[in-house]
Amino acid sequence: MAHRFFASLCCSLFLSFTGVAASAQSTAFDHITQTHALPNGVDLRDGAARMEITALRDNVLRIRISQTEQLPEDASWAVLDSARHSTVSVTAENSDATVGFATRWLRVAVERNTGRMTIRDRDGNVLQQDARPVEFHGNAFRFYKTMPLDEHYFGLGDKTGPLDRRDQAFTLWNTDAYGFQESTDPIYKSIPYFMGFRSGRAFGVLMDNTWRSSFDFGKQLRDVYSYGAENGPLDCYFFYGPDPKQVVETYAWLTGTPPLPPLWTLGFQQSRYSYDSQARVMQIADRLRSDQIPADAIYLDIDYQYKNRPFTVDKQRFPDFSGMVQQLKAKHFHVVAITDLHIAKAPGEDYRPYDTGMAGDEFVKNPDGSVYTGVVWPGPSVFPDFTRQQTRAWWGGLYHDFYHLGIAGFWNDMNEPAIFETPTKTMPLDVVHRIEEPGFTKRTATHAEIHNVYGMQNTRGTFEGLLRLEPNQRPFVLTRASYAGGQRYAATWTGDNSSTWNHLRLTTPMLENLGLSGFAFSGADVGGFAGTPQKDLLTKWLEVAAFQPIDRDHTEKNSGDQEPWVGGADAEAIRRRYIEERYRLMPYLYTLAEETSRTGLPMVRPLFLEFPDALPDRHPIDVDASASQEFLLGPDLLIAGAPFPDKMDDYDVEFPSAQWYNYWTGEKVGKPAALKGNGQPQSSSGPVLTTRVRPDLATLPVFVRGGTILPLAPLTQSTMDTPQGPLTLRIYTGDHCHGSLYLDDGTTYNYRRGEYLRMDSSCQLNSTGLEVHLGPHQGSYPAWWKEVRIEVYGWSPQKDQVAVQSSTATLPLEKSVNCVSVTVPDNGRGVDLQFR
Ligand code: MIG
Repeated sequence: MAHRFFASLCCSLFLSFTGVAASAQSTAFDHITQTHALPNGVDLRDGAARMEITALRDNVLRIRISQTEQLPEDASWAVLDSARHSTVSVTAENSDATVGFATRWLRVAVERNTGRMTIRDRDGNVLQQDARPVEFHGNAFRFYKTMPLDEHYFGLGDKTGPLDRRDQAFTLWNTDAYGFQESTDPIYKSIPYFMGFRSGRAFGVLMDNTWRSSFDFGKQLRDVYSYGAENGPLDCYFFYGPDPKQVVETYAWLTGTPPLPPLWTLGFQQSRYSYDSQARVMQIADRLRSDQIPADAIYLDIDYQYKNRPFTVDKQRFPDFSGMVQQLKAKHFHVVAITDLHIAKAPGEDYRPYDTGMAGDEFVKNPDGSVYTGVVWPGPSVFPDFTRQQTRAWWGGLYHDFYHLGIAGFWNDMNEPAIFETPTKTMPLDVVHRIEEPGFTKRTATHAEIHNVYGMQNTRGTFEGLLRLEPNQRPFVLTRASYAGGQRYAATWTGDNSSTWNHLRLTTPMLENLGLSGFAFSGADVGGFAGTPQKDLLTKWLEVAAFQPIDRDHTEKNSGDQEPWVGGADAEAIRRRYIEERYRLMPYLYTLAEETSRTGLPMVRPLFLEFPDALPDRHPIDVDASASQEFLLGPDLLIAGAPFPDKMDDYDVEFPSAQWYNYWTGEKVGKPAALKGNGQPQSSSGPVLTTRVRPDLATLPVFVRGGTILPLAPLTQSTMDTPQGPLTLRIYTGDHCHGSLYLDDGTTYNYRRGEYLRMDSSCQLNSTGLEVHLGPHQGSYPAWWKEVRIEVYGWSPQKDQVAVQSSTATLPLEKSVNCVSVTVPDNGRGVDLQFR
């Protein structure tokens, strides 16, 4: 391993990244002195340094490197044991110049003279290539990869800026970022994972390191992207698609899927900092019901607590807290309460979290062994040592009373952790945490190592604690900070955004990148947190958020009111319509949520995830400025807000495939494939279909993919209400026409014992007409409907009757402008229909 003197450009990159003294010694893994083939990979040495590359699956590699013979500890907060211990056998591939191996999908070759690694697919396409060897600078390290001109990068959670990370650099250091803007970095979460996408081929990289780290996609070095950390393990995973969905699913295989959320969390949620009296909370609930704005949840922010102390109630402002929760439940609302992790340092005041925590030695410490104290909302506070299993169990137990009172969900804020009265906004880096954890060597660790994973372990304590308290109840935890894999424990929101048009625009790339990074259940404060939204901004925001996973209206203290009725009846009517549409679409939303819990595929998707080949040159359509506000909700709905939502100019919606329908009217989007919306021929690199849209406050353009069978329910005011009437299946005729529906009780784990309902339907247009197959109900959960209303778009029959297979009965058709419909009984055994 050669000691190196770096050229000044490289050196400055390193210094700006690590902040270490210029005299610190630099080395690189740049010459292979020994090789050792393994059944599942290869073990390489450069003098005393060691690199092990193994295959966990045919499309998943793990790369571990150490400056000594001792590889980093095989332990992880992010990557599941099952994935880390998985292995496939490989075929060694060596030449004079390189050493490496092949799996059925990948080829790895490391140059003997330089230590540079290249990963190719079996067709020889280069997927990732070292621009230079891995470099060390003291304890810091960095990987450098060549950056093809036409490669794009996604992920890193909800970091700000455009969807594509290319030409940007990011620091991973969980930070309370009140008032963040489009260029603010770092913010709340650290998810050291990105997806590369080039010419329709996608791969993923996870750098599993919790220390302060950074990713640079060609910002400092032209044609090179790089990533590294200031300390800690070199432990990376490389995984291949080529389909980007395969990359997302493999990331979920490595780090876990989000659990199936309770159904009510997909309803509309109303919050503010703070509804600070019992009377005010009930007023808000009553107004939602009397104005008939469907809603499922009301949030209690910090002012419900006594002196801001977590797990207490201010009895003056909330004289009958338990009664309030029960009354809300009777009105079909769920309550979510904030429970921050800072515990008031209140000795001798009968404050149980402090007393039991001190008795159990549950708090993090100063280097001298005393308990660390920092000032946050309760004043001087102490902080649970969440990297201890025992401490998480103690923390989880603190939820006992609130959970049994009927509080349905818990909000873990400030868990970066945020600390007041210090310029770093967090704990000193030398605060001592203890790692006492199955799978890890027992040791202490500094805050510098634990910081980025602290919030994730906080939510793990909450989630697992709730599960222990109510094993058959699906917990709901909402978190601000997290780390890779944190989706296993909590949904998330993007923190303290602002009530500006630009922040509405920002939510699209932030939620898309969160979804690609494992966090599928996510939202941004609707209407914006900081400041008071203009009336039209709140309206547009409520329209867009109706199609995002978590739809929560929230604002800061002392801002103007921001509930859906604020601004008058006209505005309220528009906003209500969108929230109502979300409730009609609840069967679709819940079906997507269930898919997410199995596969990790997010609910909100960039277009390229479903359509990697949308464009002739196979670049991701989402990076086109004109498509930058478009996103998919599941595979079938395309939401196409204006690229700049405050502009009144007409704009073109770009479609990633040829057959789409207007969701609101049922009309086919029907421009000839060779023409753009403006009648001009489109370039050979453009999308196959576009349409011109005139912005309108009351309308959010939404489209449905041809070939979709979309399930809708009769409107309810809460997901706790049983829909009355038929299930609607809207059939948008087109290729590969199919649709699914998933249903269960929405709150328990009984679905694991077969108490669910799954119905897969399909349809086919042929020379004789349209055949529709409604699948039988799988599983034992009963349907709420007795009849299914089928609506057909994009095709119209000649006959006025529909034939029902295996019966002589025919049913009458209703015809309207873009739609024909029929209502059929559904006894759960499946129905076949012929439209002629
Ligand atoms: O220091 O609990 O991001 O949603 O309303 C502010 C009060 C603390 C920050 C959260 C915000 C919440 C607020 N919290």
